[in-house]
Amino acid sequence: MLYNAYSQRLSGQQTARSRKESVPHLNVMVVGKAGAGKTMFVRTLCERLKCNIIQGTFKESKSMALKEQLRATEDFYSVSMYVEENGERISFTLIDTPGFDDGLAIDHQLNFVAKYIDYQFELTLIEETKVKRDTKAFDTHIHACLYFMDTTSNCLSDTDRYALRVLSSRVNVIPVIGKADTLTVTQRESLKRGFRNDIFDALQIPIYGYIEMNEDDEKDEKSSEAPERGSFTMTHILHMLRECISDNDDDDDDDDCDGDARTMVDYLEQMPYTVFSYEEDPDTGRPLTILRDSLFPQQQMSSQQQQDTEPHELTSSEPASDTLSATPQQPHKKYNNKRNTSKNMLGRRYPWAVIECCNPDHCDFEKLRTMIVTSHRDMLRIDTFERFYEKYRTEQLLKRRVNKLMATTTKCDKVLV
Ligand SMILES: Nc1nc2c(ncn2[C@@H]2O[C@H](COP(=O)(O)OP(=O)(O)O)[C@@H](O)[C@H]2O)c(=O)[nH]1
Ligand SMILES: [Mg+2]
Repeated sequence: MLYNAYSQRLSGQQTARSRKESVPHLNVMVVGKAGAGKTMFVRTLCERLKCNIIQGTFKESKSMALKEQLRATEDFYSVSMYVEENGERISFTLIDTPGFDDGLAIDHQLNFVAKYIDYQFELTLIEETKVKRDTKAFDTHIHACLYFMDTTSNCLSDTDRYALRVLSSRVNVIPVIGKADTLTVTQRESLKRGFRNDIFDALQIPIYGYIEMNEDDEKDEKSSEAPERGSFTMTHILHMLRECISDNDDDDDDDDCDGDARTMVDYLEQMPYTVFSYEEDPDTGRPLTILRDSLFPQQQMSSQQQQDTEPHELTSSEPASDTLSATPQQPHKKYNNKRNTSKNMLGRRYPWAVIECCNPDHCDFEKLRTMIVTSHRDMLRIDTFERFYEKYRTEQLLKRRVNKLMATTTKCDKVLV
């Protein structure tokens, strides 16, 4: 139940029993320009997670969403599943959105995304104001928005500037560079540097991890240190976080705060994340079969993340809305049995090399997955509730009060006339 889960976490009263029983919900949306690789990312992430999916919990809001031939996404759709990671279960939902087209008014396209996000807050607000709340209500807030950047130039495009501003006022935005296989190492570094500069320094867009600096801090920072990765603001934020970690080194009570600061440093050092998706078999549309044995010897040495993902089917049976209230079951035996024998991996084959989606030497896909599903999960959820939902709630309640006042005034005026 949404309110209990948050109030217990926030008030620190979570009991061993409630911790065991409540399955956290994590809802992540992908947004960005058409053709940036969003839908293939959703498919790749689902493939990567499938060995951890609890049997019978995989659901799609649109049938065959992941299996149909890849084409431009026209409507929002979601895929949901219960996933077990490090012995913990979460209800994980991914929402894919139509990409922005240059020809169409960005306002109009963004409006749909913004409305979708706001509607999830509205559901909570309605529930909160009921005399008798639904004990089974679950958390549908969008906890993170993976924003696929336009990589056609080294700085933010006008569309990305505008979209990032609109989105970061209502959701935790995490920038991503898709199709990273098409970029050289130097190009990736240069894009990362350019985006960081624009987001943190030039435009000061409050994406996830941004902390507003006051003018004095800014002056101190600019005079004292050479910028790390090209951004003064980011250098300053990293500096503050690291100071906070070293200040707390001797203090056991601050372990939680320390952990959060460390995870935030890891995130900022990586952001924007570079990812690429698996290559589809042109005949089946399934991931291309790439056997680990087929890698070049030096690549076999560097392959760190063993994939237990021999292509098998993700099956859905019921509508997505049922997923979130379904009782988690035991992990699928089929997946467990295959774990040690399969040698397949998700990747792309080029004449000169095979690249692996989950190899941290090749891109940041695994870092991004771990970040969302494990290390930043709770921070993203709490932040969404404390910051974005509270903001929405305050604005809506004020708006309603003003409307009520205006209605009363009009009524009084009529009586007096
Ligand atoms: N080289 C490469 N091509 C990709 C990648 N991801 C997607 N594509 C291709 O880019 C095109 C658009 O991909 P899609 O996922 O539909 O983009 P979306 O519009 O952002 O959802 C398709 O032809 C994909 O096959 C990737 O990681 N690398
Ligand atoms: Mg798409």
